Amino acid sequence: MSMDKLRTYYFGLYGENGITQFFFDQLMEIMEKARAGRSTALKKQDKKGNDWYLSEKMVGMMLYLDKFSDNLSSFEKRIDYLADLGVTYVHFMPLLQSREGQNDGGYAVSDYLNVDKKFGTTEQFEHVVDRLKKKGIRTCIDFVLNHTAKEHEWALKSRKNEPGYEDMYYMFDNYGIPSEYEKTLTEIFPSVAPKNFTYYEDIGKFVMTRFYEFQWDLNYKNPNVFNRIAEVLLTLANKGIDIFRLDAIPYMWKELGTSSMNLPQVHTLLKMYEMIIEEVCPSVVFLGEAIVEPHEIVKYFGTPEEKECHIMYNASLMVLLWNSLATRDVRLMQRSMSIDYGTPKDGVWINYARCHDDIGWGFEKDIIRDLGMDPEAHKQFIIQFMEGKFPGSFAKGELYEFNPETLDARNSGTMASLCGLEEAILKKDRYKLELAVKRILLLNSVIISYTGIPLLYSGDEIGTLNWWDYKKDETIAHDSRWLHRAPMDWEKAGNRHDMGTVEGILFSSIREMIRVRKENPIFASNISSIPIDTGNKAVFAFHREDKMLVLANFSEERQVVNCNAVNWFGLPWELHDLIQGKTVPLWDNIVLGPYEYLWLA
Ligand code: OTU
Repeated sequence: MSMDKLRTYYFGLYGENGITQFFFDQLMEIMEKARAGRSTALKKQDKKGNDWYLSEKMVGMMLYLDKFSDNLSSFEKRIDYLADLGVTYVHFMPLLQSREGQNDGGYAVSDYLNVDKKFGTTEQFEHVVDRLKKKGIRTCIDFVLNHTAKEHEWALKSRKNEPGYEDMYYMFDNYGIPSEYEKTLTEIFPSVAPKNFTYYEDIGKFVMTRFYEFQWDLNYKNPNVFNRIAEVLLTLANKGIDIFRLDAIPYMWKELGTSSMNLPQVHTLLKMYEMIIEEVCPSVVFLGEAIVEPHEIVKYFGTPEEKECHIMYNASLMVLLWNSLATRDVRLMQRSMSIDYGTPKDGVWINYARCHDDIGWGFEKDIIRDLGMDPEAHKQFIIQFMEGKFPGSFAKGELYEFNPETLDARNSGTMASLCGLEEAILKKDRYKLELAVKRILLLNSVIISYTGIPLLYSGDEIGTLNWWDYKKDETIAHDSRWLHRAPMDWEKAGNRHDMGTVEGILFSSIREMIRVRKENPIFASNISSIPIDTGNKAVFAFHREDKMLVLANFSEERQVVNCNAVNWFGLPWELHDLIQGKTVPLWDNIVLGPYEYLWLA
C-alpha cells in the first residue's frame, strides 16, 4: 500500500518515463537490501513501532564528541555521567567523516558511511550505540543531506563528469542561470560566506554553494541523488541509530525565481523518505531542522496520513524565552505560544534554550506592534542586550552575522553567560551570581515541563561560560558560534554533587526536574500545554490539559498572581509543587519569589 504511494510521489516528482522507472526499481532494490541487512535485534525493536518518542521519559542531550570526550573510546567512560543526569537520548553532532580544515563543525561530510577518523572507527561507534541502548539511551546523529563537502567522492567524480555522477550538484558553465538564481536567493551566511555560487577555475564551472564554499548543494531534481541518500540513510539506520536529525531541510529543493526555501517539493522528498523508513526500519524517527517561521515549521510534520518529520525544533519557544528574560515581560511569549499553527497530535517539539547555533530573533511582528512596541527597535534592543551592550544587561555574548548596513544581527553565547553568570563571576558579585543561577534554572524549568522533548546542550547543565579562546584558532575565529562550543570542563563536572558549587546546584536541580518529569505521565508529549494570561506580565503560566499548572516568574522581583487568573479547573483548595514539595493554596493570591517556578499538580 505505502509502496504504491511512494511510487506515485516518485513518478510525480521525477516524471513518468523510463529513467524514473530505472531509478525507482533501483530504490526498491536498495530497500530490499537494507531490509535483509537489518539485524534481528533491530527487527524486534521495529515491531514495537516508533511512538516511543512521545514518552515523558524522553530527555535529550546534544554534544560534540570531540568537545565532550575527545573520541569514542573515552566517550564510553562518560556514559554514566549522562545516565546520572537522566538523559535518554544522545544527539551526536556531526560525526561522520568530514573534510580536513574548515568543515563548519562537521557539517561538510566527505564520507557518509564512516565515522570521522579523529573519533575512532565505525565499529567502535556501533559498539557505543549498543552500550547506550543497554543503558536505556537512544542515539541520534546529524544527517547533513542538503549538501556534501566538495571533497566527497560524488563531488570529485561530478567535477570530472564521470558517468553515473552527472548532475548530482548544481553546476553551470557560465554565470547566466546562477545570476538568475541570485536575484531571489537569500544569503545564509552573508558575511562569512556571501552569495550562493562559487566559480572553480580548474573546471570552469559555477557550483551552487548556499552555505560555505566547501559545502556543495546536492541536486534532488536528480533521482540518483535521492536514491543514494536513501541508501546511506538505511545503511546508517541499520547501525542502530534511532533518530536522524535532518539538517537544513528547507533548502533541499531549488527553483529559479523563488527563495528556494520551504518549497512544496521539499515536503514531497521528506514524505518519501518517511515512507521508506516506515517500510524498512519503522522504529526510526526523523528530527527535522528547519529554523523558519512557525507556520512553515509546522508543515514539516506532514499530515497524520502522510508524515514527514516526527520531531521538530521549537525555535519560537527558544527565542521567546530569551526575550522574556531580557524584558521581564512574558506577554509576547504568552501570546505567540497561544497561536495554534496546527501541530498534529503526534508531532513533537524539541524544547531547547541553547544549541550549537546562534539565536536569530524571529518574532511575530504583529504581536509586538499590538503590545505597543516597534518591531525593529525591539530587535535592536534584544541584539544589544544579548551582546551585553544594552545598559543594565546581565548577558555576555557576541553578535553573529552582523550586517553593518541594516544593523541586523543574531547572537552567540552560552546559556550561562547569556544568563549573567559570566558577568557575576567577573564582578565577583554574589547577588548577581544567585540571580544568574536562578535564570538558568528557570529556563530549564520551562523546557523540561512544556509539551515536547527537552533537549539540553552539553555543558549547560554545569553552567559552562563562553569559550573566548575560539578566537585563537584561525580555522574558526571568523564564526562566533564557536563562542558557545566550549570543551567540556570535567574538573568542574566533578563538582556536580557538591551543593556548595554552582555546578552542583545546577546539575542537581536539573537532574531533579528530569527525574520528576520521567516519573510523571502528565509530561508525555501528547498532552498539550496551554498558555494562560496571568494578568501579571512577569509571570508565564500554562496548564497541561487541566492536569498541571506551571508558573514561572521571569523577573528578579517578587511577583503576585491573582488566583482567579489561573482558575481553570474549578480551583481546588491547594496544589503541590512537584519540585519543592511545598503546598500552594489556591484560594489566595499566589506569590512567586525572584525567578521562581512552580510545577503544581
Ligand atoms: C544548520 O543550520 C546547522 O545547524 C548549522 O550548524 C550548519 O552550519 C548549517 O546547517 C549547514 O549545514 O542556517 O545558521 O532553517 O537554520 O539549516 C544556521 C535551517 C543555519 C537553518 C539551518 C542552518
